[in-house]
Amino acid sequence: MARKKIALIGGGQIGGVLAQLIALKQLGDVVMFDIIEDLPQGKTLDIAEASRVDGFDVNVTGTNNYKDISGADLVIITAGLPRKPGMSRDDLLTTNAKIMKTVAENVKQYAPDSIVIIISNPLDAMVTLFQKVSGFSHNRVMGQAGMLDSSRFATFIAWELGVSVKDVNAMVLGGHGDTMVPLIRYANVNSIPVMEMLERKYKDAAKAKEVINAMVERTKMAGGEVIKLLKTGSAYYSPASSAVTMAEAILLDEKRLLPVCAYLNGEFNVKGFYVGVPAVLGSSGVERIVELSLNNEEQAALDNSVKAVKGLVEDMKRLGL
Ligand code: A3D
Repeated sequence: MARKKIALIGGGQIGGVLAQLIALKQLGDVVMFDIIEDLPQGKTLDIAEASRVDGFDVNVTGTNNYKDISGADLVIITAGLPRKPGMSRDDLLTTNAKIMKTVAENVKQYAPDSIVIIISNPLDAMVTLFQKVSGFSHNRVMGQAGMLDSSRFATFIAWELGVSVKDVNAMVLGGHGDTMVPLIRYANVNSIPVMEMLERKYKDAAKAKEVINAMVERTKMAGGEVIKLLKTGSAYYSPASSAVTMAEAILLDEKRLLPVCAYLNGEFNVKGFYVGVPAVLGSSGVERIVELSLNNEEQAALDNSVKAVKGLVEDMKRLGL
């Protein structure tokens, strides 16, 4: 079986970690594209030169020419500016939308059969724009955000309860912004509801609620917390790991049920928009959306998040994109 080809558009902080993780997992040959001369060549040379010590056989190369992504099976896009302290993801809209338009045109031309995972912010709007410009079927275009937001939520729960994060299941729905919706009611530790564990720990329902609410807030602001510490850019290890898990599910046809930014056609009462929801990922990309029952409060929070996504899509239209 021929090796898969994975194109990375953007060779910055996330792009570099993506290339290394993909090589370590030997998911396929990597071609990293960036507009900065020599940057993708330098990064990939550095990674390739670790192949002997890490023991991987895949090729990792860099380019400034879109032609080199020809025939890619999977494309992961991080091209665009990251946030700096004090910025919201939405502040990136104008600049990154222009970049995404060019990227989509080139991916359409050189990798017309690829499945595409987008990481550039503001995430939901960038996924929408890529699909519109490329004309790719909706199942082949998705965004990484829910994986990371959910992993952050699970990490905070594990720390609070003193259990292995491997046993924590927690999911965040909605747009990748301050309105995202961490689902408290469904969060569990190996089937035991997180709220029950918190109530037993604190022997006080009000205190348990206060603690979970604090974790929800920290999850929503987790991106900003990292930016404040890094000062020069945003998180890059965890977004890369999250996207590689999605890539693996697609390339290995794993049928994993993961929170991803996917196109909704009536599911969750949303029609015609990309929003974070649980979906099954396999060799055709987003193979199906998995609905779950939401109570009034959860549905209202999701509706509010969808409203924010719609606002960004409207802003793009005003920009003529
Ligand atoms: P950074 O290290 O700046 O890398 C971005 C790269 O894009 C740079 O190397 C640029 O040269 C390159 N680039 C700029 N314009 C183009 C273009 N037209 N074509 C190709 N490449 C181009 O940023 P980063 O890697 O830290 O972050 C990348 C993006 O991911 C940003 O938009 C972040 O906001 C976003 N991000 C998303 C998440 C999610 O979970 C969704 C998390 C963290 C960051």
